[in-house]
Amino acid sequence: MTDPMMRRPLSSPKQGYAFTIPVCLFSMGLSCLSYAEEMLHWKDAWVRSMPPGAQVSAAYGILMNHSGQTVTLSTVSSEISGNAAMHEVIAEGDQLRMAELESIDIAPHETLIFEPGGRHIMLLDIAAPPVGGETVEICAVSVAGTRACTEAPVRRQAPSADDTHANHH
Ligand SMILES: [Cu+2]
Repeated sequence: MTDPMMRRPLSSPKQGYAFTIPVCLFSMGLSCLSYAEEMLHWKDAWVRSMPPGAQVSAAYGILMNHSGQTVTLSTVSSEISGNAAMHEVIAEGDQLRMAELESIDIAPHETLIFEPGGRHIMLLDIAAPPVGGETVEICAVSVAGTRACTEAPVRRQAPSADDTHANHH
């Protein structure tokens, strides 16, 4: 008998992947796909432009889970950042502070929204401040190793914020 406590943690991505492949080769069916495939797509991603000398920026956008299983995001990255992290904004009294999120679950067929004032992707240790008109690649990676990248345009503020501002004039 195998003592379940003696097995390696099921959360090990490599272990899970090694297990998946033989199952797929054996069954050669759609059940294999639904078991193994995560489908993540970016929508409306953008990166905030920053003035010269800035060492941080942030990325926003909508990440859609098109698969029938929960996807657990564990890593974010960008070509311009030596250290990217998922943050949320927490109100403490009348103060706002940011806290790092180790992972975020996206339920089947649900979306995860990164937006100013809410959850966002913090881009730390940036090599050069992003300038409006450029695009910056940002990537999100799940615990299972699924990687979703997009070329995000650099803007001063959220597209909707631009609209709202325009309406005031
Ligand atoms: Cu932050």
